[in-house]
Amino acid sequence: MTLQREILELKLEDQFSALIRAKYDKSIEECSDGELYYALLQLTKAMMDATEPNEGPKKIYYISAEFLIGKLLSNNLINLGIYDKLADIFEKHGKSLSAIEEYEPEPSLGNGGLGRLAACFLDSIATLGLPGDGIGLNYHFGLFKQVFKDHKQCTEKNEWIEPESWLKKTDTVFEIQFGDRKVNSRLYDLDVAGYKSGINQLHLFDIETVDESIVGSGSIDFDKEEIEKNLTLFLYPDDSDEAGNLLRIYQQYFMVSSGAQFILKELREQKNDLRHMYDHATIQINDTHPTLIIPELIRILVEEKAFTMDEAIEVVSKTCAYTNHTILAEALEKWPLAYLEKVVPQLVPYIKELDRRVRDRFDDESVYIIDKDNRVHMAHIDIHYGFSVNGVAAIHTEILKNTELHQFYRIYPEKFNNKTNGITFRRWLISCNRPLTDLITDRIGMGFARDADELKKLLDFKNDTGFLDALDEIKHRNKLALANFLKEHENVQVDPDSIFDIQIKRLHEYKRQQMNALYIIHKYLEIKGGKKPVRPITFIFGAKAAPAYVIAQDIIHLLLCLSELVNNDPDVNEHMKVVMVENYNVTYAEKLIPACDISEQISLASKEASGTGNMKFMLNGAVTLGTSDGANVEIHELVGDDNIYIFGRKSEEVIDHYAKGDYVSKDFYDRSDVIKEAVDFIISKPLLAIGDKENLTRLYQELLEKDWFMTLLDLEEYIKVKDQALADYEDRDSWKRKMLVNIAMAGFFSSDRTIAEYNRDIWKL
Ligand code: 26Q
Repeated sequence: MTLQREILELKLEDQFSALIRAKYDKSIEECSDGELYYALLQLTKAMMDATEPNEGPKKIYYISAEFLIGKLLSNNLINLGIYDKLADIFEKHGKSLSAIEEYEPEPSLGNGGLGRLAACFLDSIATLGLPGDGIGLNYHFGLFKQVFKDHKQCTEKNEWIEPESWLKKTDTVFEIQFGDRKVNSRLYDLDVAGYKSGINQLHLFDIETVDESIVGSGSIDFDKEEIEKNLTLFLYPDDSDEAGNLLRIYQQYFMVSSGAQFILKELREQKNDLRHMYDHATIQINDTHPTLIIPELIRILVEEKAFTMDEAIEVVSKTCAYTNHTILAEALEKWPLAYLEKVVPQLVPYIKELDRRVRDRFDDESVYIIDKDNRVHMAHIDIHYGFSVNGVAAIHTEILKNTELHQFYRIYPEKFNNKTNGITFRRWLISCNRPLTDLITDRIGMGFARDADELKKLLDFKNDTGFLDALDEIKHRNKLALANFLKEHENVQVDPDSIFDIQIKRLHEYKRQQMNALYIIHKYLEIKGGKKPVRPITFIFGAKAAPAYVIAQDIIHLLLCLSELVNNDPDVNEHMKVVMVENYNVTYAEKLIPACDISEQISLASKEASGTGNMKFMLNGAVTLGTSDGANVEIHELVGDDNIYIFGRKSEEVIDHYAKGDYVSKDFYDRSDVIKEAVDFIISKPLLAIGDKENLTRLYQELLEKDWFMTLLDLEEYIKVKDQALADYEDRDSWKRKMLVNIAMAGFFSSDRTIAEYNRDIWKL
């Protein structure tokens, strides 16, 4: 240790010791891990408070219904550059920093990819030293907590906010108007530390009259009409009835009106001319949930700042940019005009005016904002009245341009651009996989933490058996750690020498967890028939399903029943195990991803906009088994045919099937014994003995009669290619090289690269 480092460490140690002396009147040794966590929280917040903010003439506001930020302690310490020092200090005193980290509750402010992307972006914006804040809502229970009972998903409220937390209550309060009802919105801030860089903010708004007590313990039921009390309780409240839909609109307007007032306030405080707002601010609209910020800003400029309608529309259109994250029709928001009239009547004349102007310019009804059924197409507002439209992976943007949004692309070709997603390596390598980070740092230094392309230097070690063995040894260590964790938390014993095959993502039919389940059935039947795999396989799933999404619940039920059947069958359980982890979240992902051998990315081609889990797995040395969809296509281009397993029909063919309506799943079932056997097993005696007939039969019929996401179309090839991957794993040297190439080529997927592109092409900060 250098003298300088010793002095630094002493100072930090003294500082921390003084803090806990004052807080608890104890020494480090005497404190519990929980006490040490709250002391670290206080120290870290103070340090961030003292760190310089990122500033500049123009700022990006990233507005999003979700920010899936995960636990913050470890990342903040890494970004402040004191993680290692603190870990050493705690070790000296017989404590473990990673045990202390366990005390932090995970914020429940997001659901899936779009929310996690927003969190990675905040990290990269701050790291690149760009002025840029997030704007969202402070959901008290956020997304539900998932528990399994009788092989089914149950939902409970997820209480994550503690009296001492990262949230900082501010004095900023805005009035929000719902027709003639007025409520107050209070701002809470969270510091976002860049990696060895300045600080930005995540601004979370909360209704002042929120009342957690309207939700019973262990439930997620509440009165949907008590807006004053419920508005910021849940993310994506059940929208299967009108009250649920109205609540979503209340939430959206509350978020955008708070955001708009906040942005205008900052612009005025900096004495910027609102007529040139776009020189000082870009608002990036994360999917359509925050779209109402466009009419809201126009309304405020016209009604309160004496803009003409023309002026307001021009200024706002030059300020707002839209990111599309999905091409699934059912996820594109269309609100009945009557709902908007009920919740935000003051916006309706503006929305009608925006629509009128579109109708003046174009004959094509498909680009109107208000359709013939009086539904307001949110994405259409964004595209007409924003200056940029981007997709999130190359293939996704091409599909938007050529198919989904083609009529808009013809009008505004200059607005369309691609920004392939990325992930922050600070969380998804440095924080979650210390052993791998240490190995990489040992060989190529720490430069990759800021310049991810430096990972390519690892290619020099492609024939270095010492390095390859070390890589493999780390994977094994991570698998052992996960096995221990699963034993403790899921009460299942898995073999760390087995192949870990992992599919973790929201549950959705297009992501095709059901196809993976059919493979598992196929393998189970093979083993029952005497065909044993060379090495045991551990199939791991993690997924939450929207409570009202019936088939998704059925798929979870099937997975849980399979897990019960397989893990308890003595003929089989030495050769395979099936684990569905409970309440999959960011913290769980951080344990699963470093331990993965095969990364399942098997969506129906054309349906997964990008995926970001695929990138996290690659960075941690897993090999992708996937379709030519989303960012898998770019992973394939980077690593080459030898380092990925690609299967399935291509997007053109799939889109063509939809256009012609000529896919008939029953034909595939009838033509293949393998498919028939696997599908029939869903309603076989052994499964019905464990599961619920109604759920299993519904899923079976769905696959035979509809199969909207074409599971059976790709099943045979999936089985073949997956078997090939499992066989190739036995050529250990060649597999280690695949791991290495995946890690080395992952640099492209750093969100620093993505954000640099957003800034270069859209924000121009
Ligand atoms: C829409 C209408 C009504 C109610 C809810 C919604 C809704 C809610 C959440 C629609 C979409 C979402 C979330 C979408 C999402 O997470 N998309 C993912 O975004 C990632 C980041 O770009 C991509 O990598 C994934 O491919 C995409 O699925």
